[in-house]
Amino acid sequence: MEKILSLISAAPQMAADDYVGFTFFVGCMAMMAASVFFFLSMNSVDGKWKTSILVSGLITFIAAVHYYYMRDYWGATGETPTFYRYVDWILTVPLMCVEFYLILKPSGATKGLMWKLIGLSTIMLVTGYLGEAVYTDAAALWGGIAGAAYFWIAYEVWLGGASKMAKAAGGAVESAHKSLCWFLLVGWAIYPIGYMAGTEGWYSGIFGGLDMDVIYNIGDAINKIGFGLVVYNLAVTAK
Ligand SMILES: *C/C=C(C)/C=C/C=C(C)/C=C/C1=C(C)CCCC1(C)C
Repeated sequence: MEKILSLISAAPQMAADDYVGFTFFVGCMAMMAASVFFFLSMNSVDGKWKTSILVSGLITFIAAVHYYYMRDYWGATGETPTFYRYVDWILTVPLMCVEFYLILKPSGATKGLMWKLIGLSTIMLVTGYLGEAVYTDAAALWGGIAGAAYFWIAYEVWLGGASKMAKAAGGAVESAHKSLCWFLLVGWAIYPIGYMAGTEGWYSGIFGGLDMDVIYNIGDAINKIGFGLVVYNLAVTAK
């Protein structure tokens, strides 16, 4: 008992106006809760959707673990946990690409589509990391390359092969695909705003007053949990 109490009292104090710390904390809890929800739902959906739900849970679970570390890192150093952030993304963003493939798989999606999206998202994140953490003097340039990869992904899912397959599938699959497309276009657009808030470039006068970590944390909660719920909704409506 004493041991438990000492663990609790060892939790560092968080200032009431520490919005970064607060969003790391709430983000961690939300990702954990979402993971439990997705994992427990796996057994109540039709067999062909089980893997999609599993991947939804893996995305939020991986994020929950990284948020636990990021919250800690922020509390101990007061600095942005860039490294953990990008390790999280390099694992979870490709899994979100896998979701596009998995929901279209029963209607004939190929692995080629999946690998194209994974490749593009890897380019987007590696170049984003270089601009944010390595070649910070050229952040605008690296961010621009990442942005181009992002638009290419958006093109692929909205207008490329994936959209044709979704149209052919029709019904619940098509509307789930559309929802994921909107998350990608609007929800993912939150990230370049965070990047511009946290790096120096021509845009600093516009976004400089915002906090990068708060923006990224809001983006993660919307996109990771939202993506999972779209897939969950598909799995319970399309038998
Ligand atoms: C769960 C995490 C997700 C969905 C992360 C997505 C991250 C992005 C879409 C990041 C995009 C970026 C740009 C488009 C340009 C600037 C650099 C990035 C990497 C922040």
